[in-house]
Amino acid sequence: MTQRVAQSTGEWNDVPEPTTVGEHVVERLARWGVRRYYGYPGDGVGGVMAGISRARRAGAAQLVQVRHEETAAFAAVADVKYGGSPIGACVVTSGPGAIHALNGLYDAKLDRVPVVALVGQSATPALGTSFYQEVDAKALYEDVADYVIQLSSADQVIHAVDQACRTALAHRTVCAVIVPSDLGRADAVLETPVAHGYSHTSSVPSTDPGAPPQAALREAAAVLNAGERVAVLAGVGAAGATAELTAVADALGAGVAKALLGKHVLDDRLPWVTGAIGLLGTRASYELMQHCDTLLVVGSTMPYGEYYPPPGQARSVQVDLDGAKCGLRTPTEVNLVGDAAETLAALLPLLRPHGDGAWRERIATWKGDDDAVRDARCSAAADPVNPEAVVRGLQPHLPDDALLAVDCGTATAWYARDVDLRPGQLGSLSGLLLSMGGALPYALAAKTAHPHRPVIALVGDGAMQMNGVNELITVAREWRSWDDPRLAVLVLNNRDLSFETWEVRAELGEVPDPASQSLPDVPYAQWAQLLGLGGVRVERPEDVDAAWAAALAADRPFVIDAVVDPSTPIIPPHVSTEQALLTVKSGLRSALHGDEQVPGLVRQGLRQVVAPVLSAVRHRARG
Ligand SMILES: Cc1ncc(C[n+]2csc(CCOP(=O)(O)OP(=O)(O)O)c2C)c(N)n1
Ligand SMILES: [Mg+2]
Repeated sequence: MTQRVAQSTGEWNDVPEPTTVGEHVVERLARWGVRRYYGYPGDGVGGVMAGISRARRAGAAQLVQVRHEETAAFAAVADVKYGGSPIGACVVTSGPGAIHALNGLYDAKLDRVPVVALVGQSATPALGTSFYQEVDAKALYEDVADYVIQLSSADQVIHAVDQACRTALAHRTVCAVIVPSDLGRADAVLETPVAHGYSHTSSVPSTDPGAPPQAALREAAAVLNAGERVAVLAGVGAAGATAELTAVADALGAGVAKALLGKHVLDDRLPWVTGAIGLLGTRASYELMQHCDTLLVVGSTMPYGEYYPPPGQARSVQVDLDGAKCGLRTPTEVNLVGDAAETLAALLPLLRPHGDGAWRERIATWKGDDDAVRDARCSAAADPVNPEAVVRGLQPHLPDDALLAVDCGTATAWYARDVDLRPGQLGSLSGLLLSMGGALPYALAAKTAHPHRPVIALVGDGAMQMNGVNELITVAREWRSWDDPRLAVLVLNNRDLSFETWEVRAELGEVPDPASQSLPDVPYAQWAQLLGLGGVRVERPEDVDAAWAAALAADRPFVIDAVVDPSTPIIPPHVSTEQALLTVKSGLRSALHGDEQVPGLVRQGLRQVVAPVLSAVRHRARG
């Protein structure tokens, strides 16, 4: 019961006075605001797990036992991304547990999220004896973690935990504290002497850098004021700066494109917000970058170089908390290191009001064209159901405070293009690592951090088979403790690794091999029902709307098993007539050489490719 109160209110009791090293680690982490752990036990991490359990029983911590250590790490990352914990925490055992967690930890490293991993280890006397489950965890974690320490004495706990948390927050990255099993259960040392070799450390986080100096702001303003057609690229670093970003974009008469992780930063429905950018983005975002003369990048390192303005076309300014990321993707003239909200607020009074609105009118036209193309794509017939229409079908049902978790696959593309986020909603995913299998762990973290909010997961069948079916077991175990039980999981059941299959066809020009690309059909909704959850299989387009309505009115988590067409291609937004025809040709060639999706490819491929090309032609005609 205490646990429930703690979850709902975010109020925690004090951690009891530690008696062991494991308890001490937990007590020190609590000082940094770490209260929630995702993990899996093992004897290598027993002392730390016992410390978490003791704190949990006292209402001072929460533990979510997941099905796999990769989930523990993914969920720790996602908890922070959804605005839950200040530092994500996972707890995993020695050897295999430590190895399993790595993928999720790389997600944190690449997306710049503070996470601390508590990792078990063989007992100190066994180290170096090829003991069971003994791996050199320090060496293993050296690449993923900025700071990694394997404890060898009880009096290291305070400075080790402090340094891990301080580094994770300051560098927004992964840190690891490895605790040998005997040490985890050893007596705690709560005070260290004032003596040579001992440091007395602080558990107080540092302040953010705030706004850059006036001189730098004036330089940036000079670049932005000289432009006539300003584009903004906003990433997740602009989260929390919505008001300031809006004010700056309005002053500059700018259009804003959003990197995928920053999708919630601005309302997708605004006429000057062009939506997602990049390979999975909108045509309007592409046009915005192709035609701007000035670029302001705020909190983004969007990696697709071809979606920035061509070299020499635009003068650029970048705002980022991390100077090492400024000028990383496009040649910037002024780099402002600072907090996005504070920097934009300080910049605003230096900006001259721009233009007569003509640039924004052009942007609105591109956006209108995109919407028309999207409607055409979503209403295209498919066998049996059009996947894009299923994702778009969520829109009228999307609750105001929804949190979305998106997997890597075609779901990513449909989320980028077809889901309009409003203020108050937040979507996230494995951004730079682009790992499959993230959506269910992310959804679990979203529900754990915000048990009163509805969560929606968009997942491919491959990703569902990778982690999703397992983590539904965790969902089944946890959901009764959530204030709002709704967790809607959409499985795009196309019996194919479709995203990858398209890459094989279109980029490599090869015939996809069913041995590597096709997937078994699994009754996901029935599996959910077996676990005591809700579920429905959708095999007809006319049932999509009712399925979303049921999922979001359900009194428990709900799986929509949508049987969708595997041959719906994802056409990049900058597709030229030539490239579009090439995609169709490679699809046809692949079909002629025995591609099993022949009829679907011809029908879907032509339809999906022709619509955007027609729109581009219409555009050019308009000049
Ligand atoms: C862990 C991992 N393995 C492999 C890949 C490569 N990959 C990217 S998307 C994809 C296909 C995803 O298939 P599915 O989940 O069924 O979604 P679909 O594209 O079919 O909708 C693959 C194999 C990856 N990104 N991550
Ligand atoms: Mg699939």
